[in-house]
Amino acid sequence: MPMQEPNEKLIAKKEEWAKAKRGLVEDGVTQDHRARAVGLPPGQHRVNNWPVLDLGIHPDLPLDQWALTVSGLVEQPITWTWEQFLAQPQVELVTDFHCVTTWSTFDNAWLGVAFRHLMQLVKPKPDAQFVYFTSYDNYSTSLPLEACDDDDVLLVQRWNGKPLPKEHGGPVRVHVPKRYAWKGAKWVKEIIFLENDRPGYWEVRGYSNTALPWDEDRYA
Ligand SMILES: Nc1nc2c(c(=O)[nH]1)N[C@H]1C(S)=C(S)[C@@H](COP(=O)(O)O)O[C@H]1N2
Ligand SMILES: [Mo]
Repeated sequence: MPMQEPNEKLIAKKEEWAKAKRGLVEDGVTQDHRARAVGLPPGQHRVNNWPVLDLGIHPDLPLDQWALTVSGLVEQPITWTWEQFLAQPQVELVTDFHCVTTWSTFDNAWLGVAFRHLMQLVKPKPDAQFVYFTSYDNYSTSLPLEACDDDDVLLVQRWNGKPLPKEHGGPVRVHVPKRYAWKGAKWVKEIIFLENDRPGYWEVRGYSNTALPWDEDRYA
């Protein structure tokens, strides 16, 4: 019988996956962090382009006029100018992006400010249970605070090494990898911590409020 050779290629691949799933590395930069299953959630198909989906308004936001306000049930409300936003620690993350209309894009490399960093600064009060996002195109969406209080939730400003394109929500959008993409506000303008849920644009138009791709939880 021939000697069995270890499958070096497979082992290397598995090591790579294990490393990818480890998440936080020493210097605090998140690399390819995946807290949930990798692959295609039920009912999704993979696309290689990145479709644009929104209300049809792409607001013009010169960087010197852009601002992000964080308010509501927090100890320290803040408003960031573009310079102040860039002065925050910028975290790298590679995740998939699942749209409720069934397309997914894989391995997007994001750069932005971690939601948890924001939480450390503003200090949500104990009765804050929900987060409501508004956008410069008048879109809105909401999430339970516990869905935002996760190490893969980012305020994204760069995608695959370039500034986040305007049609995808630049200068800054929210990305919540464990939810369908409509929970991530493009052109984010305000983040408001609330005691009670305040349904946003699609939440009042029949989309599932929980929006969990792995549960195929699309419509309410
Ligand atoms: N401000 C804003 N954010 C938004 C939307 C929108 O219309 N306006 N659409 C949502 C929906 S329904 C989806 S599927 C994703 C699409 O993001 P993309 O256009 O970058 O693919 O953005 C979400 N965030
Ligand atoms: Mo969507």
